[in-house]
Amino acid sequence: MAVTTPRKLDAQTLRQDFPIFGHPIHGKPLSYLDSASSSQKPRQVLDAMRTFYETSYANVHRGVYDLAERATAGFEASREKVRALINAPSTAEVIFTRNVTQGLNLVAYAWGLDNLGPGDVAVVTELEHHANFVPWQQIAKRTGAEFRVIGIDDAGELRLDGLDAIAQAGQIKVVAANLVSNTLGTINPIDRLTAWAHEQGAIMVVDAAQAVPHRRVDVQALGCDFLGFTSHKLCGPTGAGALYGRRELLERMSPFEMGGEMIRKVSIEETTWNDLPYKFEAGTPAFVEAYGMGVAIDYITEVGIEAIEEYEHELVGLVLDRLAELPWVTVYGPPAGRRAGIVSFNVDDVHPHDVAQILDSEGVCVRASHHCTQPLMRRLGITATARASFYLYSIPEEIDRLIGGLHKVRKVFA
Ligand code: C6P
Repeated sequence: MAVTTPRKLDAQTLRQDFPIFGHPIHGKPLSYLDSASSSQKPRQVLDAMRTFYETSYANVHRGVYDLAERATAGFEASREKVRALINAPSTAEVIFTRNVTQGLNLVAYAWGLDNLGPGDVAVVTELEHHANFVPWQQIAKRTGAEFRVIGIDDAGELRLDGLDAIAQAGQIKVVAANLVSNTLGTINPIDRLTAWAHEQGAIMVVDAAQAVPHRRVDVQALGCDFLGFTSHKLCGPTGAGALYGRRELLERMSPFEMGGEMIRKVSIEETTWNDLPYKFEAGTPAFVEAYGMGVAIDYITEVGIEAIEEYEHELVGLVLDRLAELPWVTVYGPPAGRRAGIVSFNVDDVHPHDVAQILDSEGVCVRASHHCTQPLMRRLGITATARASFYLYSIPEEIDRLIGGLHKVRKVFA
């Protein structure tokens, strides 16, 4: 039997692929701890997109000339890379979107408006990013459906013991949840939520924005009905993302946006729709960005998704240990074993914006905000946190610099 050694990630070497780290901030080396917001881009992605523009650029799915066919081939090859990354059964079930927000809105509008009504219930979680919270709240209001929220415990984990009570609210039709919380890093039990949703006769919508770049995500193993993610968090360009949808559902749904490419036949009397996935891709897509996302997928696949997950797990353990030594720092969320590479914290008596500003003066970038999770902030009894988040190019020295910067914060505000 062949013995395979799990690949180890070498962040110091990978870091050299990212030109941004050659540019100091305030005269100090860049310590980028904000990858949950958006990741940095490797030269491989930047170069490939430039080459595409210089050698293969023409609109996709429109021209019959060689250049247009080359552009279309690059775009469609990227769709296959997305399919393989998330193990979708077919490329017909992979819709290119502008970002995960657009993908989640597509489901809320195109599925929700036709399938929700009085007596039905749309369920989200208290950990949701606004992108997977507000669309369902608003579509529920428009259709007369109930809107319910699965709460969390004090460690930032979903309270599955509250599901039975939620089921009393009516006919549950949709459950929408993120796989990894962008604020607390909590890894949510999507398999259990999906099983519960299906028992109720509901569909399961997964926001995998913080999961797909960092851990193995398999839509068939999860059994979910829709799953979205965004390119700019996985080393790819902005302006691209993808939505997986189960074919039977996509076929029954009305289009979300209308215009070029999504039609089969248009007459004054009526319009018929194109095949999947094009029925949901109106207008000229951001095809160079979609192509760049494919190159980014190649990049993270080459590094090794499991290696990324394992490495971030080590980093998060390290930062939690170091923060635990600072009695004036409050850390939010579950222990290292239950979270991804995201750590939200506050420094006693200092606003997180001030924390982030002082860290910035040290060349350390963290986000300070409600992180587009205001219901979660309310549950935690705060308005904002500082947040450090990691990726495949993060190195332990950056954690040292974060801790050093926090000591400076403490000194300045003493
Ligand atoms: N979170 C953060 O700093 P878009 O903007 O569509 O690419 O991603 C929206 C989004 C949806 N769901 C989750 C779980 C997310 O984390 C994000 C983006 C960033 O946490 C910016 S608010």
